Amino acid sequence: MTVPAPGTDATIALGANLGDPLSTLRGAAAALSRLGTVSAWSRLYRTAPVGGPPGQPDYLNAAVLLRTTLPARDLLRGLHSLEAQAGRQRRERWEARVLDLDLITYGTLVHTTADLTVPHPRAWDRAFVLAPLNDLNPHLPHPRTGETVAAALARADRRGLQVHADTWFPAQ
Ligand code: A4P
Ligand code: MG
Repeated sequence: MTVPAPGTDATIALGANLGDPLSTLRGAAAALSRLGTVSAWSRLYRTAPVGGPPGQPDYLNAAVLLRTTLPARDLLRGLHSLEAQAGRQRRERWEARVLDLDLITYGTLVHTTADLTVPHPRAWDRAFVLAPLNDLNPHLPHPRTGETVAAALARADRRGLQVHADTWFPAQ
């Protein structure tokens, strides 16, 4: 019998479209082990930018499953410090960025305040989040609505989304 590690399963979405996105995402995936135990990695996707200023480069997007003993608020703070270490600067919403780390789900927690909203409010509408999540667990239900990731992905607009690499972490 295997005893599950203590803590909560969180899903983290990774995105980057400035600098060297692949090496930034690899560095972030390695650094996430400071915040818990990463147990699964999605495939890597190349995606057309959704929203934001025109003329942005395509994104690389992925997701990981993280088992953590950190409370959700501390986990998000940890994600923000990894973004800052990667050189992220915040000026404009949905602008191009060297690294975006979003907390998509934290167990079955439903929490809505300005500084922390889980599940991430737009996750179940966006193919660039849902396709990587679907690699991790297609049966994962939205903690409030119960809609699975697979069902949400089936109704999402998947134009501009393609698999860029089946494996990307750890670096070869
Ligand atoms: N915040 C609250 N809850 C959360 C949470 N669960 N995860 C707060 C992450 N952040 C959370 O985030 C804005 C504020 O949300 C922060 O103060 C944080 O404390 P941000 O990362 O500074 O800004 P953002 O990422 O520009 O905003 P937002 O609203 O998170 O944007 P989205 O919805 O994540 O969209 N197109 C493609 N193809 N691929 C992408 O990855 N990403 C975005 C960003 C837009 N278009 C994209 C992509
Ligand atoms: Mg974000």
